[in-house]
Amino acid sequence: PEGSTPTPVATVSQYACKRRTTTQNNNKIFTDAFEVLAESYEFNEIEGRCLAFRRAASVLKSLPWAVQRLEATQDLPCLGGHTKAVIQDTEPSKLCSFRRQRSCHSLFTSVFGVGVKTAEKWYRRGLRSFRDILTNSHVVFFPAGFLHYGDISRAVSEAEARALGNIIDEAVRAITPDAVLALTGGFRRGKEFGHDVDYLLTTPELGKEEALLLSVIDRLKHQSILLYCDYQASTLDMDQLPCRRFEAMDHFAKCFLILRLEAGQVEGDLQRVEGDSRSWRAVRVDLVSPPIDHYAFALLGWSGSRQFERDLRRFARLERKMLLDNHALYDLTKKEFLEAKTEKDIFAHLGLEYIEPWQRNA
Ligand code: TTP
Ligand code: MN
Ligand code: MN
Ligand code: MN
Repeated sequence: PEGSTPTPVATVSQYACKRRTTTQNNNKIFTDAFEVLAESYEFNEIEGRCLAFRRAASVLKSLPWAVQRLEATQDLPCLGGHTKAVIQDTEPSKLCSFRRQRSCHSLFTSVFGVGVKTAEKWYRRGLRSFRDILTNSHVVFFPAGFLHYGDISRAVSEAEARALGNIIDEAVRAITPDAVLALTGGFRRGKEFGHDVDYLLTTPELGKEEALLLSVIDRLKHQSILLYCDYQASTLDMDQLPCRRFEAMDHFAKCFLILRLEAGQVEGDLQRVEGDSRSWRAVRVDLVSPPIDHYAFALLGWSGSRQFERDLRRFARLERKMLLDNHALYDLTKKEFLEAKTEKDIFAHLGLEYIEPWQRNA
């Protein structure tokens, strides 16, 4: 009779690309702890553990409910003994020492241009603060991030992102009216705050995208709002197969910018610390210019989250024998590239249900 069969509990996939993860995190207490540990393992180059904690955090982020007791995690994937020990809080002292070490590491990596490697090098040299670094004679290269450190270490709000969008859109339209400009990164996923604002920029006509990017940079310079520009020319070569590793940078022309944003351009006010009465702030902006025939792959790759991207690639490789990166999708069985005009095409090639950008906060 009806009602006698228990409602099947939806199983949670081990792949972030088969889960829908909004910005609402019901398990922040645990995911924060897992991320502290993941970062610490990353610094100490214990890759397996690092990934395990990132995956566990990502699974908990996707749950529409809050984990109250350990038993509730029984049927969840990616939660091994180590993660369960943290949930049970049997390792508070370990977490504490990791937190101390991390506060130094993340202080350093919070400087734009400083990655895990540099931060770890400084830490091993016994450097613990910015003053240590700036006064240490062995440090000869000072990343540009020190320039506007106070500003760019402060979160960017949605209103600020929108204001920047208007500025960039205006610059783009003035040069190429039919250009394609798209918001990517965290703000496309519906985050309220970000560490930067990311855009994809291209032209309907193949091969004009790099010149457009250069013209936009030039225009921003003449408007005196370009505070810093790290430009990287395209190194795209489609003879290469897609990269097996995700962490590798892609080959599109791109620039990592610091722009000057005026308070008057922002609806409401700038994100500022108390007592700061300046009329502007510095903001980090990334502009990426893929050729139009790579647009869908670039959009998917730059929309994140990082864990979502990692799992898309892992799923493609392990479950479909396909290689996915920011440029292309390659079928190892058919030995051919699979074309895509939209993100939906890529999900379809992979045999995955489409996941909206705001459901990719894995
Ligand atoms: P980020 O801007 O670093 O991250 P985010 O926008 O998700 O979050 P935040 O608010 O901190 O800015 O990168 C956006 C996405 O682009 C991310 O999923 C990783 C991807 N990416 C690349 O594919 N290649 C790159 O070289 C970089 C820097 C990022
Ligand atoms: Mn971003
Ligand atoms: Mn970015
Ligand atoms: Mn590649």
